[in-house]
Amino acid sequence: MIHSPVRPDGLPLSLARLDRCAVMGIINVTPDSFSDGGRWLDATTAIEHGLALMADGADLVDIGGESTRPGAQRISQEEELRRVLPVISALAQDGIPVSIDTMRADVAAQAVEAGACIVNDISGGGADPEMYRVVAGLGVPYIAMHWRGFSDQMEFLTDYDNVVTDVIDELMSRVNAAQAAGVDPRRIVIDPGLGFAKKMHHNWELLRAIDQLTELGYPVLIGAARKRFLGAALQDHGEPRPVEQRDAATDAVSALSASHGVWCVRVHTPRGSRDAVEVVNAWKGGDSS
Ligand code: PMM
Repeated sequence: MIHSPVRPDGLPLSLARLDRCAVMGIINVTPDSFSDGGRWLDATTAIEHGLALMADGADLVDIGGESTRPGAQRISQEEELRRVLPVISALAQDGIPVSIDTMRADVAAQAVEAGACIVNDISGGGADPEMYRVVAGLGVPYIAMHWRGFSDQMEFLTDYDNVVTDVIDELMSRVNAAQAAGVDPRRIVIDPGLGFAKKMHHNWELLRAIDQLTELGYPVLIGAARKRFLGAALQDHGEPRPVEQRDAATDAVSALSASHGVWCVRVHTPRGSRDAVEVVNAWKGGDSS
């Protein structure tokens, strides 16, 4: 019996016909992202990295020009566009499905014009009042992440009565606002925003409650890759595991996410997560078996 994850409408064919959890490879075209900051800042290197991610098992790539690490300051819209547009155009021209990781409606619009086919908004529409209206007009799938404030504020925004019900309530009010502004509900993906305005234990509580998220009926995206809560769970001699040694833990989250019906996992090194989701699919009786 196959349990294909719920997918958003409006995906390109290669993603629409996947019967398993999709693997999204990350390209941060930034000098300061927590895990890969500075490595892909130059457009040529970022494009090569996108091709390498696809060769390494990614189904799509997510391109972001603004760091979201805790404490990060915002950059100008011009700088964000300068970083992402050439990378999007080159990869989209190669037929690679690209999502744009941005909180700005204008950047989303220009990215889609350059070839992006998904808008990934970590603010879930909270950062730019124009985002829903613009996304409605673009007609592409929209990933709405749970978010409470910009990176320089989020560590002060971690009070929850019950993190699971609060995150679900806050996400659903975003989804409702997006729909009210004309976004097609079948194109909305929800994401609990692991590591964003969350204390370490909040991330585990959300993952433990993943079925409550998938039961809402919207496709779900999980972005756990290399995040601090994984490092903390893998203490070696009292020290958190360094960022670049968190990929096996990331792949374990990918396997568990896929087995719970998550539509997409967002990761830095796709091969392990791709293998993990293929195994889950074979286990469940999908194509690979
Ligand atoms: N995390 C980061 C950036 N963008 N987008 C979504 N939808 N979900 C996430 O969890 C998410 C995101 C930060 O991680 P990075 O610096 O490793 O890209």
